Amino acid sequence: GNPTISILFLQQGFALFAGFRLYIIIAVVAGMVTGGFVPDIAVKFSLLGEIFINALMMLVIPIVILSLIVGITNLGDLSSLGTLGWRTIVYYLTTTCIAVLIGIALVNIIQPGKGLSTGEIYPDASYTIQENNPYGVNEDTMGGVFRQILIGDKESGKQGMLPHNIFAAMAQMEILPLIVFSILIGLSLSALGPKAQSAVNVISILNDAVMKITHWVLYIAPIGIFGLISSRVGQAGGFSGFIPELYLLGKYSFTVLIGLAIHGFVILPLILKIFGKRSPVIFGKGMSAALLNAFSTASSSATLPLTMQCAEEKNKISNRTASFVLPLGATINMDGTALYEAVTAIFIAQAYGITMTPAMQIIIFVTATPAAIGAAGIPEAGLITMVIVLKSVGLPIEGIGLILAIDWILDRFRTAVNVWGDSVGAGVIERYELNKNI
Ligand code: DAS
Repeated sequence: GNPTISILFLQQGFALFAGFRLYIIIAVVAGMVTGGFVPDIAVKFSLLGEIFINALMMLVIPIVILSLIVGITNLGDLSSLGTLGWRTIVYYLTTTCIAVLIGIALVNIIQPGKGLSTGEIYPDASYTIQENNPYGVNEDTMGGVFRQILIGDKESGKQGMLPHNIFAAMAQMEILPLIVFSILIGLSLSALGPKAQSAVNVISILNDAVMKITHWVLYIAPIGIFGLISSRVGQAGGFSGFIPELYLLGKYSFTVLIGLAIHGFVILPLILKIFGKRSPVIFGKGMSAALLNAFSTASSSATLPLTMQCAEEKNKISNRTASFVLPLGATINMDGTALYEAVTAIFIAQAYGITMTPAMQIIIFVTATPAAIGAAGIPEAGLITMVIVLKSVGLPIEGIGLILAIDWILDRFRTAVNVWGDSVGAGVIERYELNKNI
């Protein structure tokens, strides 16, 4: 009613949000400083980080299911879902391919692996990541990856897009099968018509409730993020523990980071501006809490609740676009990971003194995308799917040992680019959803 009061409210809302961003930035910096200088103390803060990660993770499954059902029931008919679907896939594939091309171009220009003696960087380059990987190493070929994505893997119990056990999919945080299942529920509720209205209402209210919890979790984000960063940097032995490694692999890290920067600061903003008709700066600010969280958690999946919230509440993306584009993106659209896969494979070839023919480079271009699609939205998943790319051109798998020590740092940057790619996708697709005739 009273305009002065509403303006006051608005201002307070802005102050609170600017405050969040500021607190999260402070938390990231404070975490680095603490972990860097007093690693022994910093590792003790890991509980704070784990509490925060769990708070986010517990929301992922309910958010994906509830918001997708709400989004689909608002969507109406099957044909508009089809349009939304193919637009999303076209956007995802195009941007991922651009990212891979940037990576391949840079690694050929900079040649970070040239003249490196592998023994010198990593005397006992042993490939140990397998034991740490809860998802199991996928040493399969490309065909195997698609098969896995489609129907899962009986042996490991991993569920595919068409799961044979929906609860197993939930328990293992497999988002893709849940997306398919929720779309079907949404469509069937729509098909049932007025009879289903009360169920739709309940689901919509539950969805609002989960969004409310996400908002509450945001309040502990600065503390959680401080815990995550400080304990991880501390675990690496502080600055003196990992800076020498980073220095040895400086040219390689530089290649990955410069590629991510070109994609994140030039390509994606241009796409958002041209196709989404939105200001990248304003949009980026709106997404900043999610992007910082991606950097801090190194997980697109754990960030999903915040990505959804920033997109819907700050950037005013409709629920139907956000609920479809973002969970799918968190699972399959990983621009940063794809770029990194290409750079790393060619870097390994250079370090081992293997000449890459144009044909091999093309195979890398083709396999980096499924390797990124196949990577789960969890920390260092891209390192695991590296195996697919290396195997496709017969490069030594042990090469992964070269980058093992610093991957956790690069992972954070590529995860932020992954989430940024999904968010820009939501911005672009939203415009086409709003203007049906373009
Ligand atoms: N960290 C992963 C993510 O969540 C992917 C990767 O390891 O590249 O996006």
